[in-house]
Amino acid sequence: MNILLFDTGDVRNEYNEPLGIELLAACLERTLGSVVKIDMKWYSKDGLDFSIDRYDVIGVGIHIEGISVFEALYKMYESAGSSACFVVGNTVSTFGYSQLLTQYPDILCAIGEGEIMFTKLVEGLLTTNNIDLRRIPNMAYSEKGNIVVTNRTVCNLNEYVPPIRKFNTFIKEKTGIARIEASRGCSWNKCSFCGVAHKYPNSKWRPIPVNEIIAQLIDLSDNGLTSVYFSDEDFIGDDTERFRFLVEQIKQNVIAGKISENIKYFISVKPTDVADDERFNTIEMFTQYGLKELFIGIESGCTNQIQRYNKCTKVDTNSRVIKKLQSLNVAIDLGFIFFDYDMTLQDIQDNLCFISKNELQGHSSLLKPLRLQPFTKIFYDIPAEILKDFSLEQMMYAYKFKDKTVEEIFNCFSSLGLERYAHKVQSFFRKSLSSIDEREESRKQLVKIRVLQFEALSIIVEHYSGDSRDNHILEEQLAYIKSKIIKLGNLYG
Ligand code: B12
Ligand code: SF4
Repeated sequence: MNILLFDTGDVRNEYNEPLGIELLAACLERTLGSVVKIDMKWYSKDGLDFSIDRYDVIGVGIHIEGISVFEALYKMYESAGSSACFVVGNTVSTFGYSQLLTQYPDILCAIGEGEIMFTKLVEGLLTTNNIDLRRIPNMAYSEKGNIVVTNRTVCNLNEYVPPIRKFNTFIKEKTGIARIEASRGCSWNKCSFCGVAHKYPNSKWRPIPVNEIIAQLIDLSDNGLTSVYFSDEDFIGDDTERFRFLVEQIKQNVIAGKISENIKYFISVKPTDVADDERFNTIEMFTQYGLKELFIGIESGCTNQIQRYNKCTKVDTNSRVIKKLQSLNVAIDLGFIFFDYDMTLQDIQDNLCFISKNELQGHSSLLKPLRLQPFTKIFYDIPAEILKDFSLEQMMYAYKFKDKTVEEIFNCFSSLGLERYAHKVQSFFRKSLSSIDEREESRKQLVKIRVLQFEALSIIVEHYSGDSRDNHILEEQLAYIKSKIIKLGNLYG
């Protein structure tokens, strides 16, 4: 049986290893051996310049903003008159299966983890002409106009099958990013805006055995990959000792020369991980053995908003955590959801004040609105009448803000379109992980853009908070800031 596994890649021209399909390939090969012949393709490398008619199963991982690539592939499939079983997975399928199935009723959608679903499906196709789809977990499909969703499940990660890393050479050539998992899910699992509980059907945080992770790191190191991003949402989870053990193992393997000391790692942690002294000490130790960047979802500097988000943190914890992290030699990527539906002018002012007080004006992208995603608590709670269009491309709903002034502030700020210029620099920054000089230079430019964005928002908020509003002065000030940002952004293509 000939199987195509295809990943729609990343529209930002970053080369992020397509780990999802590499894992599916590994599972299929482990379970079914040579009965299946797997061909992996990645849009970022292979484009769509290939013939589709020889495959019996076509599996496509669709990322956010990957819909147009999927549609082009589907057209190829239709024009070839192919009778292959067409299956999709990844973020767009997990969160948008009902919209996908409405438009493409003949495809099958994976929800969440694909290993069990895809392997069982292929096994079924190999053994019978009349497969009972209801018996395959983590799947949605259309039957006589109705959408059927099968039982949800998660893998046993103690039996983790490592990915088949087909794209190592290409990623190395392009100074792209290798991805690796150390766990799945989240030990908190309760943030109201987050889809993790849907992706891994409310399961507990599941660690992958440390020896398995180390074996993969040695392999990545042997292949000369130097930018290694852990894809975990919650790298430390609820196991302080395991975290310590994992970092100790990395340290020992670096000292023994088995893992290159040039590897730079990225991880995501919770604010409570940094607040905890024992975990923080291990993070610090990790910085001596390659940890270069850390994502931390503090999300807000305003008490009401943190409560609405149901975060496992408080405003003063966030400030404390930032101070601790600033003492480390590590780049900090802050998760911050500045605007949400219930926001008031006071909340905006609190957030601006928090950012200034903690000197975060130059940090990450702090001024973004909440992405209203299906299958999140916030989505279920929000009044239906404020919802605008759903975008399958962006995997979120557009919405209005409750407060009119907040709406005006947000519209004025977002109409400037400043984020696009920051993205140009950020994407360069991410790609240049191996060159310290380039990385440092682009980081400085990005900081300048972020500070200017903050200035623009502060000016807008001041304008809308006052009684006498001089639109002409506002426009002039914003035009000046925007011209500075454009200049900086255009240095990077
Ligand atoms: C790496 C990553 C990125 C990278 C690369 C994305 C890319 N296009 O390659 C970068 C940094 C660019 C990124 C950007 C964004 N991301 Co992102 N990202 C991730 C992250 C951390 C890891 C993905 C990963 O490698 N997972 C591990 C692998 C093993 O899992 P997987 O890829 O999901 O694959 C499994 C299944 O999906 C399925 N599967 C996958 N492919 C296929 C194919 C078939 C045929 C089948 C059957 C099954 C299947 O089986 C696989 C094995 O179980 C996830 C969080 C997470 N832990 O998943 C967020 C995540 C996917 N990102 C998310 C978001 C919101 C974004 C951004 C919008 C953020 C922003 N505001 O800018 C952007 C969107 C940009 C874009 N166009 O993708 C959300 C999506 C949530 C949602 N409901 O929309 C996630 C889930 C994080 C979160 N908790 O909210 N992201
Ligand atoms: S946002 Fe982060 S901490 Fe919150 S539930 Fe999602 S993964 Fe967990």
